[in-house]
Amino acid sequence: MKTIPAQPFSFPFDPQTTGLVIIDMQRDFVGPGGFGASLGNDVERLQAIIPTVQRLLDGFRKAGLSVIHTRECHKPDLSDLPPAKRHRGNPALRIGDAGPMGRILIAGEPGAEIIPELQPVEGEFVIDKPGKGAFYATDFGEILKAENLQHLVFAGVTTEVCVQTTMREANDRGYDCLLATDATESYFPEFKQAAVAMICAQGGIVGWTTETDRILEAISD
Ligand code: C5J
Repeated sequence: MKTIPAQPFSFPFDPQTTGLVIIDMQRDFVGPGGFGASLGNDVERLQAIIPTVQRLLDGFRKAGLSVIHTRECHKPDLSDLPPAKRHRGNPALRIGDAGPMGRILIAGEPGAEIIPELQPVEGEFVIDKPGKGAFYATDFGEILKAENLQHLVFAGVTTEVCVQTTMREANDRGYDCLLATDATESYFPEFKQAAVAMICAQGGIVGWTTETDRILEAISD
């Protein structure tokens, strides 16, 4: 076992069972005119982490470790979109409506694609998920088992919604979860800060948190 300096204490991991999970780095969340923007958010906050997520991804690729990307999106016929989700709030455009990057949060549309800087390569997994958590209505859990993964490093957006939900789901299923704090972002700085704090509070009740450089040092060692 190796360790990564982290909060609330060092993260023990075996590189052979360690994978990177990049949550929802899609144009719909980080680009203008997408889902995030339709809800009134400042998407530029999220664009700032792209180089850091890229460095983390490159490190995992160089180390030959598993990489899983997720995309929050729905089927074109909206059959996996609960009315409660579509009708929630008062967005400028609802999920399924036509926007500048195609239909909002719909699989196959330009907005649902992972941003060009973080495009998956052959051998990496891409999970399309209709919920905030990656386990719900997907084969994410089966892929983790098939890849023999136990230690999961998390990056992506948004910290307190899809990242935290997936970390909590993974934690409940017995996975050891580490969040790269500078490779995740929220539209709300105070929510990111609170999510990071609550993940590693109480002796790591959801998991561990650390910076990307600490992770890269450990996996390249
Ligand atoms: C949101 C996500 N925020 N990927 N989705 O609705 O966090």
